Amino acid sequence: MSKLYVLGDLHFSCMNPWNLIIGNKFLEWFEKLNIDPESELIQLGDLFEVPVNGGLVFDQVSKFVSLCQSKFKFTYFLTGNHDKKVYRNVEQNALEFIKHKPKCMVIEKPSIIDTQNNFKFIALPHLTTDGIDFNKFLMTRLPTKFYDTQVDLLVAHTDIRIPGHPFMNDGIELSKFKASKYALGHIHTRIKEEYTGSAWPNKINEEYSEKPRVMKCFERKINVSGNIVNGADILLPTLVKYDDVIYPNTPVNTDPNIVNIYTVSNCSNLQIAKLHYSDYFIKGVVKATQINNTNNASSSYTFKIDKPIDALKNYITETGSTLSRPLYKYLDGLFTS
Ligand SMILES: [Mn+2]
Repeated sequence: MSKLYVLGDLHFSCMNPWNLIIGNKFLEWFEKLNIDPESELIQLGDLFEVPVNGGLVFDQVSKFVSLCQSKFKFTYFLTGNHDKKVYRNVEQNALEFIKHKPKCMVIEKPSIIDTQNNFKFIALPHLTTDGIDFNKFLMTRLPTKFYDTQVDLLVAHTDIRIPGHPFMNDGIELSKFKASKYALGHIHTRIKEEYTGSAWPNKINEEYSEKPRVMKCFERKINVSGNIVNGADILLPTLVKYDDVIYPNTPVNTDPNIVNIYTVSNCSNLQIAKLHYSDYFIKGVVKATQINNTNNASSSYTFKIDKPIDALKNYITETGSTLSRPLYKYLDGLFTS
């Protein structure tokens, strides 16, 4: 029985001092995975975080590709939005070097692919679309075969539309396509079954995932015609934990097996915090431990907001307001950078 695995966003990077360590931990886990070598793999995109990378990041991605070649019969790499960037006026795909590798295919355009193990899948990688929103393009401008062909699986590096959702109201409708199963990247927390989730939470607000992050597995039973079925998904390891520490206390609950990243409260100076916690990873500081507000007029209701993004989420929930995904991401970036 042949299996088709799908792995989400990886974001190998050296933007923060902890990224390379997390990258190595992921590679150690991936190397030890016990996979039937007849299996195939689809990686959903965003192998890289940024288009220009240090040698150690490139080395990690090279190792990942080598491991894919040795562990799987064939690997399909979708291009993610983080992989494809305009740098000094030239659009480049950071996955370019994989195109020349045996047992590998880089997918840059919407494609319908028959795999060696006879799975048929639609791939919707990230694409630069001039003058039209990318999701609108996927919904209206693809050749009709993309909407008419019955496939086993649809994989995509984009949002799916969740009506009324604060920042996913403008994604693609899965009902537009004829697929038995779906596996989606780009969104790092697994807010719906169809997503895989990223390999690890790249930011503190990605730590909580509604469903566990997985490497999805699909299979077709021998002598059974018809739809593919869900195989045994592989749970992704917990590589990182974001935590708080109150200055000048020593962090507790450190786990030697995972990368602990701290926000220091009760300290307004990042340099002081980094000096005091030189043996730890510090992502930022906040002046006070919490903001308490008691609304005496209506009740003794007390709310606690640790992070500005929580206040925004609270506002969205309470008012039912909708924000476009780019605006939400922009505000999130302002709050968390
Ligand atoms: Mn991503």
